[in-house]
Amino acid sequence: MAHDTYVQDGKLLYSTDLNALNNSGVDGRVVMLLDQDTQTLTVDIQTSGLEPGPMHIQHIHGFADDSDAKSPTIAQDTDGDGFVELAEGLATYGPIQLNLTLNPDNAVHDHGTEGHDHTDEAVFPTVGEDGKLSYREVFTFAADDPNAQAIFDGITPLEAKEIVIHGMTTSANQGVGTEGEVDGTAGFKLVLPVASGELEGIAPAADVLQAIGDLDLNPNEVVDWNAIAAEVTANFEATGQWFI
Ligand SMILES: [Cu+2]
Repeated sequence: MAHDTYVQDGKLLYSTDLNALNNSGVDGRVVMLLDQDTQTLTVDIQTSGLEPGPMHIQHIHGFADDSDAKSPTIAQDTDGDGFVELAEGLATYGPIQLNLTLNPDNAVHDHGTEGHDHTDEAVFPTVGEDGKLSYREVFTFAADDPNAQAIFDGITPLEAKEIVIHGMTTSANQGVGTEGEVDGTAGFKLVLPVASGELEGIAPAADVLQAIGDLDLNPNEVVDWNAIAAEVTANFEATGQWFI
């Protein structure tokens, strides 16, 4: 795959721009570094527009058969209440595969094998009055832990997966008489999707360097400089200009 060209052996970079769901106004970007050798996933999420106060559940969603997870559209609003609720979105983004929590050592065991679920112990982030989330965690999936290994196998390849962030207040006028979390009761709906994005592998050298910067990593430890130099040379030969 093209996206492993500029990052050293076994390391892959992914990103996605988050799109608002359900008119949440949430915006943001997710960058990930996957180290296949150590089975370590570094996750960086920067968002704005989240509702202050209650926690925002966030996940990697996807399908067990690695078919491509997609962001839902209003076409998934099967109960016609104007909202794509958690269960409605499952049709396009698939089930939860990893809880993106503040306690990753716990999350790497979660949803790993049948009947094994630590959801009650998951700690998800909250945001202050500015509505901004700056999230950075590292998940290590130990190969000798069957649950962790099952989750790692589930979330890879990441380009088939989706990031989904949840949590927004709806009013008593919304979803009256319909199923799902938007059902005419006023209050914060913990599982209502507010943003999603489809992960994509990063290939162009400039985008690789940008992502490394977003992750605050030392490029000398991650980047394949020879491959980047080759791209710069190819750019020059194609255009007469030196650029990354
Ligand atoms: Cu989710």
